[in-house]
Amino acid sequence: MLDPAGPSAHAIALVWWWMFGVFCVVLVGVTVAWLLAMRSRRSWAPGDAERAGRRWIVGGGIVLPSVAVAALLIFGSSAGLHQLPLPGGQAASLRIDAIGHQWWWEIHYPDAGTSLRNEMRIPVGRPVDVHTQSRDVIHSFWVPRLGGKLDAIPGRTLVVRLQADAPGVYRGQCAEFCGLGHAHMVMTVRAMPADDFDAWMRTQKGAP
Ligand SMILES: [Cu+2]
Repeated sequence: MLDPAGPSAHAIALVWWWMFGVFCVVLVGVTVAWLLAMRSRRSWAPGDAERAGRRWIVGGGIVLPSVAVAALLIFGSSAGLHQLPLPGGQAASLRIDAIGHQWWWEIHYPDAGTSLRNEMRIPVGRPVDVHTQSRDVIHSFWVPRLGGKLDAIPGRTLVVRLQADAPGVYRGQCAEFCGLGHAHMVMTVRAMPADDFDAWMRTQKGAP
């Protein structure tokens, strides 16, 4: 996840690093405040302690979380826009169905009418809309280096957009506990040069 290989994954990694940075600042701030409090020899007038306590509750319990959550929402939303085709937005040229089964992934190409098992082939440099479904329990489709994580829920179809910047093999993993075989519910994503991918799609059309 921290070694992103496409624009969707880059956006997520960026949010992660920002969160990590802010958390570090918060950790240092809280630790310093705690050390100062431990060393303080100040004597409090009656009523002062209550007032100071209220200030901390308002500042640290209401203002700080509101600012932090708002900032996260702004950053997170822009990253989220990379992960999905927006209503009214352009659909990616390629649709792939990722159907979860206990415990394997059925990767179906509606255009070619063909399916792969635990293997997904995608063209490099083109956005791909992955439509997740499930035939039994809730699974979760996740290729950490290429994009966001999305549940595969029985009776529903959800869409996540992936893109690979360079040819290569990327690991995908079911990310929702789905029974005894969950840990082994692994998938390989093969990002191929676009020409090779198109040639492969042509061989699949009409293949049994
Ligand atoms: Cu699963």
